[in-house]
Amino acid sequence: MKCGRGALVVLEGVDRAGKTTQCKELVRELQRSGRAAEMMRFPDRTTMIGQLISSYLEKKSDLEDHTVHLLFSANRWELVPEMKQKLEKGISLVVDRYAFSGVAFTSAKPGFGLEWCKSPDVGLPKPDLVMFLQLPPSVAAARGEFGTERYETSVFQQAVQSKFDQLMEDPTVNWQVIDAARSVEEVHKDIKQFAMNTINAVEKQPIGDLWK
Ligand code: NYM
Repeated sequence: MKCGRGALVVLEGVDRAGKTTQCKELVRELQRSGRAAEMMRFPDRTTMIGQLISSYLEKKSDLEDHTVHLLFSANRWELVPEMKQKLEKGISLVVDRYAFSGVAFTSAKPGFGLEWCKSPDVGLPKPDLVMFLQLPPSVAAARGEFGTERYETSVFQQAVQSKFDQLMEDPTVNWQVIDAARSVEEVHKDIKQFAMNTINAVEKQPIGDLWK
């Protein structure tokens, strides 16, 4: 019998929640247990679009707010053929940020509604599981200073968190909130469990369309 498809698993959360560490740990663990798994991250700064985004984030260039929002979305769309190919081959993808970051960060800017922000990402491969790494601002602050990239201020991050809260009210997305204030090992244990269950559950299901 042909083996089933891989799962699309996304980690979201505010900065310093530990997303990147946990994505790497999860991929390592899945591979150790004999499952095909790869990590991806958005923005993917290696493509031409990704380089425009990277230069914007590093404050080396300025871009109009709608324009940069559409570039973040285009950066996801340009990787869709590769993502689908991998999922169909049975490779699970563990993704560090996705369209939810896109919507939360832009809609935290004045004058941007949630619906407008969501529209360019409608129809992307729908994640089978989105784990939101929840971290109280006080714990985030104790993890050290913010970096120097755009958006890395506590006022902006709080606005982003409240946009994530709104997105998490959507029952069409399989959200799981993970308490990220614990040790790396404890957080990993939960993430691994949710991911394994999802990988087993979606094997024979078609890939969905996000927000459709
Ligand atoms: N970001 C990320 C957006 O504003 N829109 C998006 O669609 C995505 C995927 O870019 N502050 C923001 C969130 C982060 C920054 O940081 C990327 P990192 O450290 O590469 O995850």
